[in-house]
Amino acid sequence: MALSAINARPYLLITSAKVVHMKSAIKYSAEVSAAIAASMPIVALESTIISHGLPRPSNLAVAIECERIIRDRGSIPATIALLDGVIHIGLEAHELEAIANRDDISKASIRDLAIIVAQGKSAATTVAATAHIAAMSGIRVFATGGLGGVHRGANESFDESADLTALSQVDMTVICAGVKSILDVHATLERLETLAIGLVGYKTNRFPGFYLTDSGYALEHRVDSADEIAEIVQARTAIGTQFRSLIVANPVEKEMDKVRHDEFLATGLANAALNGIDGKAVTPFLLEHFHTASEGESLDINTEIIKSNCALAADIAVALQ
Ligand code: PSU
Ligand code: MN
Repeated sequence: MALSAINARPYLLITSAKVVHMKSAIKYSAEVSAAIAASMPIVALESTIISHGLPRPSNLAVAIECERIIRDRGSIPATIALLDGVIHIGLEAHELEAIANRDDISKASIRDLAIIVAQGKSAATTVAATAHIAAMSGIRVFATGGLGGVHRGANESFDESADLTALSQVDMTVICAGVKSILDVHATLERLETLAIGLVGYKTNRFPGFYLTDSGYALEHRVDSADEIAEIVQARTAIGTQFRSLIVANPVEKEMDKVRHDEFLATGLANAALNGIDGKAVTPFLLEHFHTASEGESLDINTEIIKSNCALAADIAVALQ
């Protein structure tokens, strides 16, 4: 894709037959611009995990560490977020800090993007929104912690993350530790199949359960190296199935104690119901509950997950080059 064309093109707002040129809606960081020009491997990173998934001040430290891990392995990190109405692909240090610490950062899915841009507001991007923006920029590898999915009770609440439909519409390889046990894992796996989203386990035959290495469900496909994943990505292009994402499920090395995990999950779900938490507030609420109830253990595991996914994503991006 002609990236410079996207960058240079101001977006047009047509009001009563008048064409008003607004400021460019997309800005690349200096590092990402240079990487695109030099055809270097790039890894996209989401920002919701920074603003709404991890507590301050570890959120900023983890975000910085993730970018460093990716650079150390020969790839360039592109953390994606919206700041004051501009979509940022790659954040400068002060912008990363703003996403971590400012109080006016909302959580944006794909449907929110145009609204936030037009209104000049700021937001962190979910997996759905990040994948959309990254794909639009020609970035094809994306590291995150856990995907959104089908929530428990979705047969009545209809609460299914837009992450699933978004990933059924873009050419993206997403590295994650499965989906969190706060979701209906079985229903999520069924939806991934329906939406024709590819799924492989990295060095495992079991679908990981985020804090746990095994969610209780088997995986049909297993891969054991970044090169193997790159071959799958390329095979998709050759046979025309690349416009739906490939998920690489990478289990955490040291999992949480299963009994403690189930206890935190039960109290978290009960608290959410008690407090009438719903919609997009559910995921941040349950994550926060895990962090508080486990006295930081879930935060440490969460951090390990993201770092490990960043490392694998960087290796895949390099293998694809
Ligand atoms: N999983 C995590 N941490 C997170 C999220 C998921 O381990 O912070 C975020 C991701 O940005 C994901 C979003 O895209 O939650 C899903 O939110 P929802 O269920 O409202 O679609
Ligand atoms: Mn939801």
